[in-house]
Amino acid sequence: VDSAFLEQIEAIVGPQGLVTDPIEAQSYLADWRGAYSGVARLIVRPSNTEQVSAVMTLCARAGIAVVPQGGNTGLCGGSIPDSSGDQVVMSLTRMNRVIEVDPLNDTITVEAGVVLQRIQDVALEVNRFFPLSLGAQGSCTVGGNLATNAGGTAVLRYGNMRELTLGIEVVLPDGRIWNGLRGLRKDNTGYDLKQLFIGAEGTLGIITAAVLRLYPQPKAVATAWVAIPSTHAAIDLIRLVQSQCGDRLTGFELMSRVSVEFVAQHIPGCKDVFANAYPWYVLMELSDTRADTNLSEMLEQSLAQAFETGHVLDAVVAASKAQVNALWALREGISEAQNHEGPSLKHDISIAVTQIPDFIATVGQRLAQIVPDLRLVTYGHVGDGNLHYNVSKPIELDSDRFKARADELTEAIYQTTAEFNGSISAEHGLGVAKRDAARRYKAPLELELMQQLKRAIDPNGLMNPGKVL
Ligand code: FAD
Ligand code: S2G
Ligand code: ZN
Repeated sequence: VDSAFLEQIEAIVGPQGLVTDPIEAQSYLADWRGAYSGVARLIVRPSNTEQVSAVMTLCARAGIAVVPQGGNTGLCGGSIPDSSGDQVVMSLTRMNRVIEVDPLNDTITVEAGVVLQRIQDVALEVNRFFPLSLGAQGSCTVGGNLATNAGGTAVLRYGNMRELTLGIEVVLPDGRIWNGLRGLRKDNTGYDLKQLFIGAEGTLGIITAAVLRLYPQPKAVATAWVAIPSTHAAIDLIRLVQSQCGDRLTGFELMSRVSVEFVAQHIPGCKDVFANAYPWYVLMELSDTRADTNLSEMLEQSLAQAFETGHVLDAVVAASKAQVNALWALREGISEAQNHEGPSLKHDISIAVTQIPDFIATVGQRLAQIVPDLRLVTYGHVGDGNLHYNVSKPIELDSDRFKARADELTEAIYQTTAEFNGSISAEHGLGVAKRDAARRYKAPLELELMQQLKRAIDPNGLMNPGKVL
């Protein structure tokens, strides 16, 4: 790093705004799975928007690219620098102030480095609810949630991060600060600019703060773990529960047998709920803002009806908060558990909800032609038509042989997704992992429009180059 540049950066962020210790630097230079790693010219941790702006202005003048980073829990390598050593990693994690909580206007204004779990907790303190919920909530940040338009397990009731956001503040590639921190529910004064940066994965600007929506706090919750005979039964079941319980249905997660087996084997404290093994499981949850709603009874009635029609083989309704947490731990443990079973291929596809059974059947057959006995860790957010079709290597096949077929397997999954008019990335974004696949599967006109937007906002290509496009 040329010392003049370093001195100028240090003059802006101070010594505590630089990560120079090589051991500490490691956690900024590789993703949590170790699937991506890179080299940074510098790792800088600004403590406020003005510092972000000053650093970005300096980098823009010097023609130095910047990789924004939040909790580094992303799954597509979007927050990791390349191997050139030219790029500056800008971690927003020091910017973790809750700026304002307004329970009457139902908004919370936070800096980009605030961890998701903390927002959920702050909302509960004022008897409100922030619904975004995903396995990485203990370390992912609002900035990353916005940049990836994060989804998670409550989307079927509350939507993605896009729907939960009213305003954002962004530092543009030339260092200018756009303050769009408005808490207005309606504002039709031209293009909805915040939507350009939400989901842009740091390729158009650095999100430094946001105004998020708060919701009434659910006072009653009922959670069930259900064994079902097939994926068709899952679709009939979600339709039954939604018709009977309406938008009280706030979670409906499908899991294959293998997914549950892995968690029971590798995640301490997690064990199979039923004595028998079943092919598919659903974790479903009802919530209501009235404490006196008897949701368990409502859930049991729907399940009893589904039992009668053969859509449910076994079911348990949690009888305590501890049991609710244990059931969610089973679901949220799948990601971690799969890491203990050798190499795996992650996919995050979406199709029409009703097409989930046919998709799973079709792609399963195609993959078996390529590599037999794959272990299919298939799970996901049924209400969003979103499957994590994560494939683990067959027990007998050695890792290198499996890895040698990886591209073929992934291509078969994406090809099938395209045939089902689906998306090759439902919630995790493109990063570097799916950038090239997106070029193959998105319409040329869409790619051209995105390139035009990129050139308009980041003409020198300094924002997170090589990601998304
Ligand atoms: P990072 O990983 O640090 O960055 C992600 C992307 O956002 C990068 O491109 C980065 O450049 C950009 N970025 C980060 N901060 C900013 C900023 N302030 N301004 C501009 N760009 C920025 N995701 C889901 O959607 N749904 C899930 O159910 C889900 N489950 C998960 C479960 C586990 C166990 C794990 C490990 C991850 C899961 N994820 C899920 C993926 C990940 O948690 C989300 O993508 C999350 O939103 C990333 O937030 P982060 O702060 O870690 O961002
Ligand atoms: C989830 C996590 C990522 C993965 O758990 O809902 O988004 O595929 C996924 O391991
Ligand atoms: Zn997910």
